[in-house]
Amino acid sequence: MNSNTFQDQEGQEHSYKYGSLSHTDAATRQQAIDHNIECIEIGRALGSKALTVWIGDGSNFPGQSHFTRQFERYLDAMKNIYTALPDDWRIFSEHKIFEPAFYSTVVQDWGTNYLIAKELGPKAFCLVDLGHHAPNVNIEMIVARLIQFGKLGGFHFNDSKYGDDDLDTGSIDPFRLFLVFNELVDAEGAKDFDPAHMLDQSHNVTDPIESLMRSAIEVRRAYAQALVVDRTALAGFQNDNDPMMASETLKDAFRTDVGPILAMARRKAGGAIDPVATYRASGYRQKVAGERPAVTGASGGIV
Ligand SMILES: [Mn+2]
Repeated sequence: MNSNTFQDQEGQEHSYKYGSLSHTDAATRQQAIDHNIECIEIGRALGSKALTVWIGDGSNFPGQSHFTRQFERYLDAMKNIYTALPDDWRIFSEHKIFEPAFYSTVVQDWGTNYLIAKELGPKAFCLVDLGHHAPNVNIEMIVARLIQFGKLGGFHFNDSKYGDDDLDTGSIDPFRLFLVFNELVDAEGAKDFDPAHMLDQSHNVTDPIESLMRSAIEVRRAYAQALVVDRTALAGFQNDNDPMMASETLKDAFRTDVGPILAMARRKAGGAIDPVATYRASGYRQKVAGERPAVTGASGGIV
């Protein structure tokens, strides 16, 4: 379940213009807490086992907000939500460097995110959205750190050129996706390691169903490539301080064409060898377009 306190809803009493869970006004914070608790209730009915919280809270100008007091208010509010969490649920906090706040964001990076998960307790974990970092940040290393300290909750997969572009997984930098999965495969069996794999994308120029197919395929491709890594050889090259052969070991796996194996696996599971071509040939899009009214207007898609 994803809560939404970053957009005002119709009929809502207090506006989130100046924040939600970290708002200076107690009644606005309470409204955001109540919304998250309602999301838990809806999630229970749907069979969900986790709540993801991303807030747009932050500031646009130096001096606008007191960093510490703002974060204290956020933590207090999150503790209220955490208390309402069922025993078999987890709560994921999602960090994001900027947007919609462009000077400071309350949950801005994995360090703050780790502090939140640590403060809240054993059911709290960090969610990594690949688009929520500065360009060139080493995301796979963040993943490794969170795994090492038992706080990796999962992912919002997408891809980006600049920021939170929310493009299809693996469409810009498939090597980075592979390196993230390299850390996940390396950590299989680690304590508290049960990451949730989710897609968080904005499909503006493609058929969203096709983009979801492609993204799911790319996630599986990165996983399969990561399984190909010769980890014994890699560990040896690392211990022998042989950066050339260590990096070539990873590149060898990344260059391996696992496409035919993935297609075979899909076919064995009753799926299509070429999902997008099969989907197009089925005429599904045309059929449902005739049944469902078109949505007018577009949203910013900020998450
Ligand atoms: Mn996200």
